[in-house]
Amino acid sequence: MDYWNESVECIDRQQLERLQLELLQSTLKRAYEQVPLYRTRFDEAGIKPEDVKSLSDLRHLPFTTKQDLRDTYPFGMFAVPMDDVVRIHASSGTTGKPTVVGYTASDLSMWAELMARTLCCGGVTKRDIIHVAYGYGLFTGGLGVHYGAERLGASVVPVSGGNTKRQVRLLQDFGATVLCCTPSYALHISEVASEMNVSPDDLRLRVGFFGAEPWSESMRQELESKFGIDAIDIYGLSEVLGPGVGSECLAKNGLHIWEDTVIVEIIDPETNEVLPDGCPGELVFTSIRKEACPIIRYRTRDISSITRGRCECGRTHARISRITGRTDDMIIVRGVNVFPSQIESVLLEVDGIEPHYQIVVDRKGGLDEIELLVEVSPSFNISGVRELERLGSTIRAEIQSVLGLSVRVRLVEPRTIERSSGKAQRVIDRRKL
Ligand code: DLL
Repeated sequence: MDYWNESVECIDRQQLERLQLELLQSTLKRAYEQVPLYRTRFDEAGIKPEDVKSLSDLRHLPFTTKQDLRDTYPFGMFAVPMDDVVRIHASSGTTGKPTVVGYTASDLSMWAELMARTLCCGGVTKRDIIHVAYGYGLFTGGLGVHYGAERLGASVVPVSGGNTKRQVRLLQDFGATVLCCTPSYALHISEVASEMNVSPDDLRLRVGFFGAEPWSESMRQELESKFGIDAIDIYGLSEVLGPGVGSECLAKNGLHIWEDTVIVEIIDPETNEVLPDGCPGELVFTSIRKEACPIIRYRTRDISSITRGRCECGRTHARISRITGRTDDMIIVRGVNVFPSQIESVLLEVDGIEPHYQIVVDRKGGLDEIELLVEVSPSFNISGVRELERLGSTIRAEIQSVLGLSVRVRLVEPRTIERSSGKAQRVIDRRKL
């Protein structure tokens, strides 16, 4: 059976909003009664759960941040006794304590359903073979996708990340039709495949579900042509669930957010005011069905915008635009705001280089500088000094004209920028060190 929950996914919006309000009210009550942090925050704001009488009242509730999860480390945000928690995940982050999330059996079941819906969005059925190269472990990627694939009834290959040659062999030998991993790792898999003389025609892949890090539209085109697949953008975060919070369908026109399980808002990260649909700002999520770790107005730092019209696929849930970056990812250099994904888009338009890059920001003599490390294509003649100079100045000029920013470009040999089987590290900001 294909996994397509039409009565929920195409629900009339008024009906959806009635459902959301009901679920929100019971979530708030439970959070207030069971989680001291929420009780304190609500009391400080002079709000009781029963004051929320409509969905628009949500905007009066206090936000929750990553720091709140760190401050209550490890289990302070849990709203159920440990006896009812059947799974724990954690996300490390670069600083401070990890953020920990728990799941009840019913949370896991809901998560599997949402991931099954997500896979179904890309046309995947039980007849598919799904190669999961997201990391298995505390990271939610591997297990999150895994359980959704099983719920769908597909055949799952739980490879996890790493050992890329083996990934290529397994893709070929098992005939996987679906690839799930970060977009940067997918690119690396294709690079290793070509070194092994394995062409897209030797593989049976037809769709990829890529997420866990920002990527650009040009990267989509690159991956689609390298593998001969549809590349679908999937979004999620452990604090809200993991993968399965939102996904594109084959229309590739925004990511459907499963609104029967979360309420999504966009706020202005400076003023904290809710922004109207269509305006870019910071994504904020409230879970309305989670038992173990209800999360209220979680500030993601991810930048996107919302649209609520019906998608051509028939789904009525809100869609968010591709994440363009994070508010804490934005590099401000000499007053210019730059997101790594903008640089990525520019690089993908230039011939002779690969989309493997790193942005190194430094401060010299009080002035901020960006050095852009870019790998040349294996076919490029790296010993040709004049060609190299020409390539470097093309990139510099493109970045200057698109972003209004002057950068230093350092072209490096193929395979010199470190590959990761998880999230790629695009920015090295030496100013903070
Ligand atoms: O990355 C969950 C996930 C796994 C999503 C597999 C998709 C696929 P965290 O490790 O908690 O969870 O990191 C969440 O990753 O706030 C975004 O900044 C970023 N992110 C996730 N998906 C996307 C995406 C998982 N499609 C953080 N585009 C989020 C851009 C993404 N950024």
